[in-house]
Amino acid sequence: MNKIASTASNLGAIDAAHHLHPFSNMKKLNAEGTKIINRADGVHIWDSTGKKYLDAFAGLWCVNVGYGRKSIADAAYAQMQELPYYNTFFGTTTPPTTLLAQKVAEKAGPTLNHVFFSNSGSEASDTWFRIVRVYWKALGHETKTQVIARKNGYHGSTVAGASLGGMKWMHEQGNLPIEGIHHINQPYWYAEGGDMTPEDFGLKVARELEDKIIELGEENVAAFVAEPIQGAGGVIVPPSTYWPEIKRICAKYKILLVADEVICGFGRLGTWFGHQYFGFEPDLAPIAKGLSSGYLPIGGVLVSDRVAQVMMDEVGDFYHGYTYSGHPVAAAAALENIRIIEEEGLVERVRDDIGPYLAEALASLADHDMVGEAVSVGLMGAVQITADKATRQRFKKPDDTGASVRNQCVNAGVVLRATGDRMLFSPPLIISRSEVDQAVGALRDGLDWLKDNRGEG
Ligand code: PXG
Repeated sequence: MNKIASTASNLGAIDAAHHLHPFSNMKKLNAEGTKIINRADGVHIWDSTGKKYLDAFAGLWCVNVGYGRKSIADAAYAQMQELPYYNTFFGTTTPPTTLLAQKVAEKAGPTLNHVFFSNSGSEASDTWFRIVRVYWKALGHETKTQVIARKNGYHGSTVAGASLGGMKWMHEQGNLPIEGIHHINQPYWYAEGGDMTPEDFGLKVARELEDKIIELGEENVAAFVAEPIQGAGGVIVPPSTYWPEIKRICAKYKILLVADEVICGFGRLGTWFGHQYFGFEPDLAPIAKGLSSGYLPIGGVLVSDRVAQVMMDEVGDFYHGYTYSGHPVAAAAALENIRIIEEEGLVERVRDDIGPYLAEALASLADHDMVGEAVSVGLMGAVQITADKATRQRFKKPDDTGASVRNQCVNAGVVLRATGDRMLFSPPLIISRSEVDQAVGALRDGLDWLKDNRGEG
């Protein structure tokens, strides 16, 4: 046990007294007690009672190379001794910052050759939101300020991030969205596709983008943003028709396409970036999470040549940045993280081996009475719970249903995420076949439990 943990035996009580948690009902959490996680290795975490869990969610979609990577700790330690901090504001940079920009551009290419660093995905959302407006203004299109996003998308918790996201319950807290942001429907065929085929539905919701552009006026629209696969919204894998149509519409109306790569980036889909999986080239792409595998906070926005050129030639000073933009220690950790992904061939492993294995394992749940669909791309998967397979009917309280199955899994030692009634997988990219079996097996047991205890649902 490390020094910090060993000095406080009553951490639960201290936590209840002083720590306000993100996205939490504090009254309920304090009554139930916080789970203290104090150790991790590989794909496993341990809580303060000594209980071991398989973390099939990679922390929060982020620990792509798994826990316990000494070389990342060493890289951060060495950098901290050499140069713990310097800024990138007034004509300066640090070696790891610049080398990380080069490395990320190499992976994202061919046109995403520039990076603006932030410390998180939310800050990355605020960054590109400002860039797209600055871009159009510099080109003389002063009115091109409106941004179109999607219902049930997630782009972070800052004011711009939460506004761009399409979570109604977030908007209700704080008069969001801010002015200039519009939401169209998501490509969630299972819940919203009715009698349509997934392909027809994919086209229909993509064409809502065209309708919205026409409604707002092409001359007023700056950009469209979407996650290649919606993550927090429930791993919504779009029908095959969706992205090609979005690509066509953005090109036709010359609006900037922003692919939020915060979850899909850095190998999760068996490609370096999600847009590569779907075969399109965004103009901007926020990144975070897998950039450092969560070892230190760092994010950024990948910027295409088209946009960067205008920033260089026309914008002059861009009055935006964070004290810790391109933090050298975080950048050193990120560089080592990417080196590991390359050296161990983790992207290829996801694409050719463990991703297809997870898909097969999830497919084995498809016959279960409680399962509506089981989908995955690479190591990003979802199992949709249904009250009635034939009619795609949902349980009356989807959030409670998902949470109850999740609790079963956690009690059995497997950490998954539930979004409503979708059970989500996003394990470290190093997960083994037997660990996939264990995780999917725990979900199967949870679904059996649900079947036996479904009550009136
Ligand atoms: N974009 C996407 C696509 C994300 O998933 C962010 C931006 C914001 O990143 P930061 O680093 O500011 O959190 C995210 C974050 C969940 C959950 O419950 C998902 C995220 C964050 C917290 C919880 O699934 N994604």
